[in-house]
Amino acid sequence: MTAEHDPAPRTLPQAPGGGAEFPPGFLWGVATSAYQIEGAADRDGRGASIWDTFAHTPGKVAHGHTGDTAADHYNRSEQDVALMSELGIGAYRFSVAWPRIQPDGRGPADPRGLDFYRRLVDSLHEHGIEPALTLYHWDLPQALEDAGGWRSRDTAYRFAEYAHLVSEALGDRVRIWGTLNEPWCAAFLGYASGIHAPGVTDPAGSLVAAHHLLLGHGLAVPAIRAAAPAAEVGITLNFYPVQADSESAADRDAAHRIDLLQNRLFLDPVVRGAYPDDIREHLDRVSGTAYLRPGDEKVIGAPVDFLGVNYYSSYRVAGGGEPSGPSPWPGAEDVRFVDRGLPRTDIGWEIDADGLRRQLLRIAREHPGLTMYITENGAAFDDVPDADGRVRDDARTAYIESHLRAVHEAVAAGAEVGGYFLWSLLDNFEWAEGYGMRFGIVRVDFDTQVRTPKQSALWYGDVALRNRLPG
Ligand code: IFM
Repeated sequence: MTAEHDPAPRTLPQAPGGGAEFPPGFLWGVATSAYQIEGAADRDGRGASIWDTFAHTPGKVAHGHTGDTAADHYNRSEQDVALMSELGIGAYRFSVAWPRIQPDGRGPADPRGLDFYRRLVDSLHEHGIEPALTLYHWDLPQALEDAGGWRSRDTAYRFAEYAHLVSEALGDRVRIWGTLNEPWCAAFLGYASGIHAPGVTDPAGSLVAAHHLLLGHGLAVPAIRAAAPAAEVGITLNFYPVQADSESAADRDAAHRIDLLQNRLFLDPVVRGAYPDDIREHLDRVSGTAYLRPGDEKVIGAPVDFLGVNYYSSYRVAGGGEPSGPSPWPGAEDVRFVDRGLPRTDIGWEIDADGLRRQLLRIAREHPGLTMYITENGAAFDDVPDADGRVRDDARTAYIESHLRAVHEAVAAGAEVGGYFLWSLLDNFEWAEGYGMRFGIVRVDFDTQVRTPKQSALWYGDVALRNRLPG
């Protein structure tokens, strides 16, 4: 293990009027994912994904919402790209729907699926917007789940095959490639608490799924590089700084286990090429380690060019709670999450902008030289248009501004951050919450599909164009 050092601070250009200027070339982006916006669930040969099945199962998603139509982006991608361009957005992180490429998760690529993403990418380039492609944002082909899903080792190999097909087709026009989005959610919300697709409650199996997701990532990295040698390849993880409620042994142990499961289980093997001893012990205790094969960790540790950091909030935790119902924390079901009394967004997440600074600096300290992109950060607020039709989402703007200031401080303190992708461009299907939680900087009227840029979109576009925050 390398020694940890604080990163060296850097001097950033001075902005006129005292604003916070970002380094030249900083990417100012927005992010979305396929199932959350595309709709067109049965168009052009698309197969069913676990989210189609889950959302159509009564009681799984609020209000019975599904992604069948979503924001109809499949039919409106030209218009959505033009809107990004008008706003001043410089980069767009989107995901490819695996079941559009391989409807059953195996076999040759469907050219109609590839064509959709090729057109999207070409249109982004025509507007001077940098594409950043994510291969897996949770929409596993249902046929693969029927064969065992992420609890089956074979799914990792199917993922690498899919990664190769997409990178062969788009590697000549996409530079930034992400393998997985938030494998914590795919593994633990999908297979432990079951609040996400495929809705399984199997704590030990969720750790097996986590390992296979990581293995799929590690197999996909060289598959992408083989087809697209100029690609920058990385993975996106969702980070939450974790603080113990007190110095008691029980609280510190709770913080250690939540940090292990949320942050280190995924980052450490990717960046170090091995599970540290304490992680191995946790896996062994909760799931056994029969599924860890010799050589797996080396595969998972295939060198990456960047780390995608998704950040929404942080945790304070205490030990000694009573496990109640299915939990997304395998082996930490007893941990209590302490209310700090911080303001919350409408989805109930505490707002802690400084947590983003702390998280970036921790990664910079523990993994020196690792380039990061903030691949998601944003807020759900149920803003509605005023009488004049404008959406004055001041709370969202304040959230974004405070987090961007935290990024700026981290960059000045030496964290290597290449860009920021705001979640999200459009109001969209917020998974188990359906359309009730609005994360977009562009309002979508889901009856008419009319898009209305909110005040936050105008503010953010201006920041992007100037490469700086106001003074
Ligand atoms: O909408 C999600 C996204 O799909 C993954 N990261 C968190 C967002 C907000 O919940």
